[in-house]
Order: sequence, then structure tokens, then C-alpha cells
Amino acid sequence: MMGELSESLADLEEEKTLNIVKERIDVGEEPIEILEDCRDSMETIGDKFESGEFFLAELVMAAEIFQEAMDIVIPELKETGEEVTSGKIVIGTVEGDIHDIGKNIAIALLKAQGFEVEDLGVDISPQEFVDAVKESDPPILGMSSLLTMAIEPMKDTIEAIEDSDLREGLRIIVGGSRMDEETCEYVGADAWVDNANKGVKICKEWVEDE
Ligand code: B12
Repeated sequence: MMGELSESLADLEEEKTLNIVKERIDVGEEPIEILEDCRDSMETIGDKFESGEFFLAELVMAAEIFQEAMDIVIPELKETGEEVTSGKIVIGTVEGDIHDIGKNIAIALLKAQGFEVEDLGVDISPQEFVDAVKESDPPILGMSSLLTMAIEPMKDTIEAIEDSDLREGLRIIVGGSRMDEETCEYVGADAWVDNANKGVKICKEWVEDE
């Protein structure tokens, strides 16, 4: 069953949604739980889009309300104060894909946990990923993708990284609701997540391993 917040965002009720977000922040709820409830509603919105009940305009509207909710919630993420040694992460949404809400949540959580994040943005080509890894030499690369169509560019990116002799010592994590074990193996990544919190835990384990 959907909660009040997920329901009002799925119904695209902007004012009500933002009021609930503010109320939940005011009573001291964990920011990540609020964001995950917002995210639940995006599944419903996606389903409505797929079934023809919603059109692109509704997806855009939903993304705008989600962004406004993030603007309220993200400043509330508490920094742990921990310094993560060699905790640099280069992250971007793959070529052909402009979805960035999930990536931006992952970045906010990673930063709150002390990681240094280089955000490449959206629609990032394999060559742009290669150039960024070459320049920054991070221990971790994160890629986001929500489109089935963007799986192939993700695979091409990892191949381009291998062809440039940059794969050794680099851990690659892929995220997005379209990800699963099979896709992770297919593209050649080291880990996959469909939840930013899990992703941050994996990245922490990796750098602590070093
Ligand atoms: C909002 C939205 C949009 C917005 C995006 C705005 C933006 N700035 O991002 C707009 C309107 C632009 C859009 C456009 C399109 N969309 Co759209 N969109 C959505 C929707 C409703 C929500 C996505 C979202 O933000 N979810 C909330 C976030 C928080 O969840 P998340 O991304 O999974 O992220 C979480 C985790 O996965 C993880 N994570 C994500 N990335 C990463 C990366 C790392 C490194 C880590 C550690 C973790 C991590 O952390 C996040 C928090 O837990 C989805 C529906 C759905 N079910 O996902 C469709 C959906 C993704 N879209 C879809 C489609 C088809 C499109 C369009 C092609 C539509 C069209 N006809 O033009 C275009 C494509 C544009 C393009 N080239 O990319 C389809 C994709 C189908 C498929 N399998 O390929 C979906 C699934 C809808 C559907 N059911 O049909 N869309």
C-alpha cells in the first residue's frame, strides 16, 4: 500500500506533496526514507505512462515535483564527518539517457558520507567516461541508466575503459531501476544497485578494502 506522500506525488499534487515533505522533515524523519517514498511514486507514474494513462507532460511534471522535494530534503542529509580515504568517485548517466534524479540522490548520499564526487552529468559518451577516468584516476566509477536502450552504451563504456587499459584497479558500480544481476554481468560491471543507500554501502566497503 502506498503512503500519503507516495500517493500525492503519484497524483501530481505539488503543494500537498511538498507540505508532507516539509512536515516529515520537521518531525525529524530520515531524509533518505522521505526520498525513497517519493521514488515509490515514480514507479506508479512510470506504470501509468506505460499504460497510456499519463503522457510525457506528466513525467516532466512528476520530475519537477521530485526535484522540488529533493531541494527541501537534500540539505537535511547529515554529514557523517568521516573522511573517506581515496574516496573519489566519478559518476554519470550513460549515453542516450537523460534521467538524473536517481544519480543526483546517489551523489548527495555519497557526499554526505565523505566521498569526493565528480559528476559528469547526463548523456555521457564512452569517450567522455574514458577521459574522466584517465584524468581523475578514481578507485570507483558509477554509471546510472534507466532506459533499456542505454544498456548497450553502458557495455560500450566499460569496453572502452578496458581498451584504454584503465579497468585494472577500477571498481565499477551501475545503478538505476532497470539494473539487475544479469545486466550487471552483461555490461561487465562489478556491482549493481537499484537503491542509492545500498550503493553507498558497497562503495564504502570497496574503499575500506583498499
Ligand atoms: C521522471 C522520469 C522521466 C523524466 C526524467 C527527469 C530527470 N531529470 O531525471 C523525463 C520526463 C525527462 C523522462 C524522459 C523519458 N523517459 Co522516463 N521516466 C521517469 C520515471 C517516471 C521516474 C524516474 C525516476 O526519477 N525515478 C526516481 C529515482 C530516484 O529512482 P532511480 O532512478 O531508480 O534511482 C535510485 C536507484 O536506482 C539508485 N541509482 C540510480 N542511479 C544510480 C547510480 C549509482 C552509481 C548508484 C550508486 C545508485 C543509483 O539511487 C536512486 C535512489 O535510490 C521513470 C519510471 C520508473 N519506473 O523509473 C520513467 C522511465 C524510466 N522513462 C521511460 C521512458 C520510455 C522515457 C522516454 C523515452 C519517454 C519519451 N517517449 O520520450 C524519455 C527518455 C529521455 C532520455 N533520452 O533519457 C521508461 C523507460 C523504459 C525502459 N525500460 O527503457 C520508464 C521506466 C517509464 C515507463 N515505465 O515506461 N522520464
